[in-house]
Amino acid sequence: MTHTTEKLSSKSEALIEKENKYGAHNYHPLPVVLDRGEGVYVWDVDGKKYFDFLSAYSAVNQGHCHPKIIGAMVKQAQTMTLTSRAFHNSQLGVYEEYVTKYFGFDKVLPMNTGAEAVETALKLCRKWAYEVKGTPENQAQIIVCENNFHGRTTTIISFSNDETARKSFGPFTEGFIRIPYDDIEALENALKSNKNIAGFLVEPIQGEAGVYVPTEGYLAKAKALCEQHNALFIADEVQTGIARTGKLLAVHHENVQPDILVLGKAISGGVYPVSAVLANDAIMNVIKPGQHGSTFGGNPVAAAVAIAALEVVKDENLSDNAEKLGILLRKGLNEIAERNPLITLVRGKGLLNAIVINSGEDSDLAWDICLRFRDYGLLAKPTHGNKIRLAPPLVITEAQIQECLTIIEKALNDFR
Ligand code: IF1
Repeated sequence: MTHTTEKLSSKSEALIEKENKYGAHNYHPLPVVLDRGEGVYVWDVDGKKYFDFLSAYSAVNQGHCHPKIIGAMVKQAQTMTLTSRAFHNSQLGVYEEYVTKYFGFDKVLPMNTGAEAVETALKLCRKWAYEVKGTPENQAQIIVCENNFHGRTTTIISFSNDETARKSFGPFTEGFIRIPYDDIEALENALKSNKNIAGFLVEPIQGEAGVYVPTEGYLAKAKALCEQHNALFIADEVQTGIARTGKLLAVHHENVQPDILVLGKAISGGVYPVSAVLANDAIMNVIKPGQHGSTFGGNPVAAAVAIAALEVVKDENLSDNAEKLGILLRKGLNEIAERNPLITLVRGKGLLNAIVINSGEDSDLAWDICLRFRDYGLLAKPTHGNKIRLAPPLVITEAQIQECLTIIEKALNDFR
């Protein structure tokens, strides 16, 4: 058995070389150069076809280049792209009504990226604490979880415990208390310990931590505790939202309605940078003109694209498909794990899943396995060394899942 992988074409190599030479080295991509996408498939510059098992970190839930979403974008791009919020535009109000009714909130604040929406939620939470809860100015604290991932801005990395993401980027923003994830007692103690707690920011499933699913009941209990202590429950569903975990939102698995909901990625089907912060009037009304904004947030293209992307989620029953095919995928992976001890754990919800590989976090094994997946026509990326995220677009079919399980097992068997 050999562990060598396919050599890259000279075309791919030349394009990778350009990125290396002219682009900042802030990523370590898998060596494959993608050129085209359709549904669950992507093609590289040499025309080789792959199953996409990353979905741009759960942004492309509706599948690559969904015709309905692309159609909406092209139509709007030919009509009006940007007005800024200095003027009204004909698409924004229509989108705001659609998205608030879709998720059951009074109001939305539109932004562009996930990190911007998280920043917006933090600002909103603090302002609410000072102006509604009565917290003394500059004393508000927001509880966050260990191993969180909420984005890359200076404030967000301030409360991260990922040294790679933080080192040499200080000084950091104050006002955050970090507690263990999936530990309801720690949350209760933190809420009790300080009367200035404004809110609790949480990922319903921790994505970057390797698809860590909390104990059933954790989110509902956390929401109840927040209510009891007059603190806002802020759900970061940038990665878990929009049908990815088998429900429209991951908090819906526990019938929780957050006080502040943060969405990004798949709210546009990965077609355009669109993010959103949703809340009811009692919270959102603390923000007044001039206090927050964005040149691109709420632009007409974003509005038209997001409506189309959210319609696709309903039209094509993507939540149900994610739920059903997620069960099938984990069943298949667990069967592979029984035959091949390289997989030590399968976890996830809906189509947000990961396998844990039997190696240390600093081993290259998961990376080498992903290279082999690539050779056999499936793209996935390791996280934290020994975990591989498996998250295809939600439009995948049962037959395609079976085909992918065959690829995954074949690749893993090369490493026994
Ligand atoms: C990168 C991870 C995924 C997110 C949650 C906010 C954001 C993200 C829960 C920020 C973004 C991305 C960013 C991407 C890698 C990726 C990621 F591995 F880092 F953790 F998806 F799993 N909240 N997650 O997951 O959204 O500003 O990027 O639009 O390279 O940083 P953004």
